[in-house]
This record gives sequence, C-alpha cells and structure tokens, in this order.
Amino acid sequence: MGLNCGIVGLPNVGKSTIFSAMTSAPAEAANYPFCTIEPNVGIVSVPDERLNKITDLIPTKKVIPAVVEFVDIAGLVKGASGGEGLGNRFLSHIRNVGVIAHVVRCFEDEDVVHVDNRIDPASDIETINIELALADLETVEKRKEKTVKSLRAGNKEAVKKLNAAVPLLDMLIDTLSEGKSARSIDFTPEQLELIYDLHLITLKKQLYVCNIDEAAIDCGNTYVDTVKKIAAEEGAEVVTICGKLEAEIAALESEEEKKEFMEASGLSESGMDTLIHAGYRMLGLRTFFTAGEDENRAWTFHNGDRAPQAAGVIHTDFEKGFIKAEVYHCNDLFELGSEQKVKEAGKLRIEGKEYLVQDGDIMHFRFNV
Ligand SMILES: Nc1nc2c(ncn2[C@@H]2O[C@H](COP(=O)(O)OP(=O)(O)O)[C@@H](O)[C@H]2O)c(=O)[nH]1
Ligand SMILES: [Mg+2]
Repeated sequence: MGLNCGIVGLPNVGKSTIFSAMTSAPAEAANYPFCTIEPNVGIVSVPDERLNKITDLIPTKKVIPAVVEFVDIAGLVKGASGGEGLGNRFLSHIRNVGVIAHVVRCFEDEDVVHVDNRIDPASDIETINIELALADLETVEKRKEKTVKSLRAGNKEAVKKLNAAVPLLDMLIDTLSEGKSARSIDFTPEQLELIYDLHLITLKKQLYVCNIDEAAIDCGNTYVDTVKKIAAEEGAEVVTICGKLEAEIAALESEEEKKEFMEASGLSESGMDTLIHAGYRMLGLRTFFTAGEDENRAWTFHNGDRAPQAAGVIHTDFEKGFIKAEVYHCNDLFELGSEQKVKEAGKLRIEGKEYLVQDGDIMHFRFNV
C-alpha cells in the first residue's frame, strides 16, 4: 500500500465534507485488493499526467493509477483519550495510517456550531494534539509496565534489550505527559527501532489542513496565519482547502466543468491534489510505471527502494524471484515517441538487484518462482 492518510480534527471543522469531496470519484476497488473497504475509508486515484501521456504512446486495454487511502477518523474531542466522545474507537483506525491530516477550522459560519463556541485554531490544534499525546502516553505506560514485569521475570536474553528500552520509555512518558508529541524527540535510528512496534500516533508525520472560506482563497486569513506559524515551529506542512467548494466541485459531472469552475474560483489545483502531493512528499513516496498491451499502471514505492523492492510492490513473488529489470525513463519515451525508438537509442537498460529505482521509471521485471 502506498499512501494512507487519516483525517483528524475537532467536530464540525469539515472533516467529512473534505472526505466525501475527495472520495466522490472512488477508484475501482477491485484493482486494489490490499485496501480495506469500510464506510469511513475511501480510495482515491493519484492524479499523474505522465500515466496519460504513456498511454497516448503505448496503447493498452486498461489504465490503473496509483491510489491513496483516506480514512475519516471521527470521535476526537477533548477527553477522547479518556473515553469521551467515541472514545478509544478512533485509535484503532489512526494506528494504521502513514500520514495524519489534521483539519483545522479557519472559516466563520454562524450556522455551523463550534464545539467551544469560538473559532480559535491555536486552541483547536492544542486540544487535538494533547489528546493524541495522551493516547500515546497510555500505550507507552502499558509497554513500560510490561517491560518492567519481564525484567523481574528474568528472561535473560531479553533483559539487555529491555534495559535499553526503559530509559527511552521514561523519556517518552515525560514528553507525552506534557502534551508534547513523540515527534518532538530526536531519536536515533536504534531508538526508533525499539519503539517502532508501538505505532505511536504522535510519531507519524502530520500536516495541517486549513479549511477556509471561499473569500480567503486569494488572500488567506488570520486563522491560516496562526496555523502556519504553529506548523513552522513543528516543521509540518500546511495545505489550504476550501471544503465547501471542493464538495461543490466534486459534485460536477465532467472534468471540463470542474476545470472551469476551479478557474472561476481562483483555484490552480484541487485541494485533493494538493493534499495527495503533500502526503507523497512527506512520506518520500515515488511512482514507477508498468506499461504493456494489457494494462498501463502507476505503482507507489519509497524513495531509496532498489529494483527487487519495487518489484515486490506488484507481487511478493516478483521480489522473491527477482532476476533483473528492463528499465527506461518515461521522459525518454515522451522525447522519442515509442518504445522501439527508446530501444534503438540505447535508452532501455537491463538493471540488477542493486538498481535504485527512479521516479518516472517504466519497468518490466524478469523473475523466477
Ligand atoms: N462555511 C463553511 N462551512 C463548512 C465548510 N466545510 C464544512 N462546512 C460545514 O460545516 C459543517 C460540519 O462539517 P463536517 O464535514 O460534517 O465536519 P466534521 O464534524 O469535521 O466531519 C457542515 O454543515 C458543513 O457543511 C467550509 O469550508 N465553509
Ligand atoms: Mg464527520
């Protein structure tokens, strides 16, 4: 699975509005067996012009884009970690996501009640971040208890590892009980490995989504400025979306209508695309393609993956039985006009296990199982 994004935020900030706008044109689920299908989960195609350009030059029966999974995570209110609202039910959803999109209300509307009766992004952000930290605190405290018990039980081979973990857990407990995120700690790679299996929420990458009014599209507003300031301190990205407008755009039938409407509203890219691209960047995700007469398809891999790992994105057998890959870059195809010409120009290479896959590579794997 590539990008998996959980949408969090206080009630009535526009989470479900944004979620349904994004998932109004769901990807064909049959192509993505790894995706969970639940009412609050939506699978969205990743917009990528290159896939269309490839298909212009390599005709095929089926075009399959890469996908992003969005999860609308409800139930996060003040006290949620202690069982308020939907309580801990939101936790099971949020543990599995790669990126957290934290939606912040940056619009005024007397018809839409705010849980605290005022628009205050800084306070909203603090409330949510504290709840997430407290949820993690519970996880870490449980682990600490278990660790101390195992130490007493004297399981010798494990004792060394456990001893290394205790100070780390204590440090986390200190930080989280102050309402600060685990992200704020500078862990070494070894330390990260020790706590990896805790799936801490506040260790996940988080980006802020400012839900604004139409009027703020061009000039922004002071609420957005506040969010940007907080995000800058945390080193987080900010995406600005007009949820209401996105919902209206999503309801339009044709791509042309959507484009016209966006232009008229002063939007250069839909909020959905901006959010997806930000998520890709934050997770270091890249795209490679497979192309042939049966299907042209975009696949998501991690920056730094070698050829066998990329092959494993398609099928684990491809990774296990990897022999070699035929590779060329989509830009060579665009420049030269056909696969045959790419070959003639010597741009198609045979690469082995060590090859570092590049964004935009078109690959064909040879494997043996
Ligand atoms: N004025 C305005 N209202 C919005 C916007 N986004 C959402 N709303 C409204 O706010 C209310 C709550 O939105 P919803 O998406 O259900 O919030 P959630 O509780 O965070 O999922 C709904 O009545 C929406 O129509 C926006 O950008 N501007
Ligand atoms: Mg909702």
